[in-house]
Amino acid sequence: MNARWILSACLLPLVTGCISTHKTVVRDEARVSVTFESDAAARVFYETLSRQPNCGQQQESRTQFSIPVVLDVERKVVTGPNQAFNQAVARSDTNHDGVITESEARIFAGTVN
Ligand SMILES: [Ca+2]
Repeated sequence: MNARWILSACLLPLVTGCISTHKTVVRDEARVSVTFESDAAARVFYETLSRQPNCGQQQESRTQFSIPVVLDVERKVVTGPNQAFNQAVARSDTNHDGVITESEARIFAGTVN
């Protein structure tokens, strides 16, 4: 009787299975409207933007809850690429006129490694 009870207790997790949920939510914002003074300004800006480490998605928060063997729930919130673009525009357009000049783009390029 005792051995049967122990065996049942050991096999219970295998019978019940593990409920596992992993969800990623992308939180993004609209791109700000900006124009470039010249093609060179746009090229310098976009080359610099692509070199930034947080150019793509960036993890914002992570929530995890688990009961070993039975339940595993994970929820991640990541920011979309528009946030990096908007931050780059805010840093580049130093006089906030909505136009990025070549000199503003080169100054922005100098601030990114
Ligand atoms: Ca400007």
